[in-house]
Amino acid sequence: MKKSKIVIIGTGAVGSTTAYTLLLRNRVDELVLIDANHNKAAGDALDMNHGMPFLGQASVWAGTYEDCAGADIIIITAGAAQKPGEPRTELLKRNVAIFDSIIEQVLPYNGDAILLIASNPVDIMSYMAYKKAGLPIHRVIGSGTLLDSARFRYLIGQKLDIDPRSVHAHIVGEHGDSELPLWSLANIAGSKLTLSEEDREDVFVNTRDAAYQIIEAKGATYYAIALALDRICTAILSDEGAVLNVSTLLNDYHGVSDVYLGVPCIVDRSGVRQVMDITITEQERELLHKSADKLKGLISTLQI
Ligand code: 6V0
Repeated sequence: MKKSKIVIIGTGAVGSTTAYTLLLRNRVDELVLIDANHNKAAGDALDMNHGMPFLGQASVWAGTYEDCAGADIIIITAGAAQKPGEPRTELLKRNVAIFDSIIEQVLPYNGDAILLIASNPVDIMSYMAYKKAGLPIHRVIGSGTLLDSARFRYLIGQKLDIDPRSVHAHIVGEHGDSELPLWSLANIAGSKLTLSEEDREDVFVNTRDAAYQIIEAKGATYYAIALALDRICTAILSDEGAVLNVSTLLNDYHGVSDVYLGVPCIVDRSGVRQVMDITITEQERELLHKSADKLKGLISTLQI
C-alpha cells in the first residue's frame, strides 16, 4: 500500500499542533516539518519521535523543500506575526511575500500534491497560492470556515444540550469578521432549531469573535484548527467525499465569482471535487456578496 506523506510548512503553534494531531489520530506514515526556524522544526520532530513507543510507526523529521517530493498533502501554516501598531494590510503584504517564496520553493519538487492553506487571512492566502502555483483549483484548498462552522455547531449544541456532531449548521464566507451564519439551513435531524433571536445572536457573535477571545486569553488558537486540518486531510487521504466548509475559488456561486470563500464543498482524493449547490435566502445572499466584496477590495491592494 502507498504510504501517506504530509508536509507541514510553518511549525509554529498551528503547524506543530496539527502535526501532533495527525500523529495521534494515526493519519500519516511520513510527516515532514519545515520552518524558517529549522531548529524549532527539529525540536518538534525530536519531541514527537520520543512519543513513538506510545504511538506506533510513523516517520517524522524536520526537512527541507526537497522533502516535498512525493507528498500527498502540503499544509501551509507559516506566517508573520503582526508587529505592534502594524496595519493588517501591511501584515497581508508581508504574508504574501512569504507565500511567494514558499510556493516557489515547493513547486520544483512537487506539482502533484494538494495544497492546504491555513495561514491568515486564509481566503486571500489561498487565492494567492492558487494564482502563484498555477495548480488546478480543486488542489488548492483553504481551511475556510470549517473551524468557524465547528465553533457554531458547538455553541448551538451547548444551547440545546445536543451533541455538536448531530448539529448541521454552516458558517460561510470569509474566515473572519464578514463571515455569515446560514440559519435558514441549520437543523438537527431535519428539524429547524428552536432558538430565540437573542440566542441566535449570542451564538453567532461568539462564533465570529471566538479567535479574538482565545487570542486575548492565551495568545494564539491552535487545538481546534489542528483538528479541522486533520479532518480535511482525512477526507482527502480516505477519499471520503465528505461535505466540509473549506475555501475554494467560486464561479458564479449565488452570483459571486473570482474569490476564495468558505462554502460547503465535497472533499475527496482529488481535493475539492464539487462546490455544493445550496439554497440560501436573499438576505444571506446579500451578506455573502458583502463578504466577497471585502476580500476583493483587499486583494486589489496586492500585486498578484
Ligand atoms: P506562529 O506560532 O507565529 O507560527 C508561524 C510559523 O511560521 C513560525 O514558526 C515561523 O518561523 C514560520 N515561518 C515564518 N515565515 C516562514 C517561511 N518563509 N517559511 C517557513 N516558515 C516560516 O503562528 P501560528 O502557528 O499561531 O499561526 C500560523 C498561521 O495560522 C497564522 O497566519 C494564523 O493567523 C493562522 N491561523 C489560521 C486559522 C484558520 O482557521 N485558518 C486558525 C488559527 C491560526
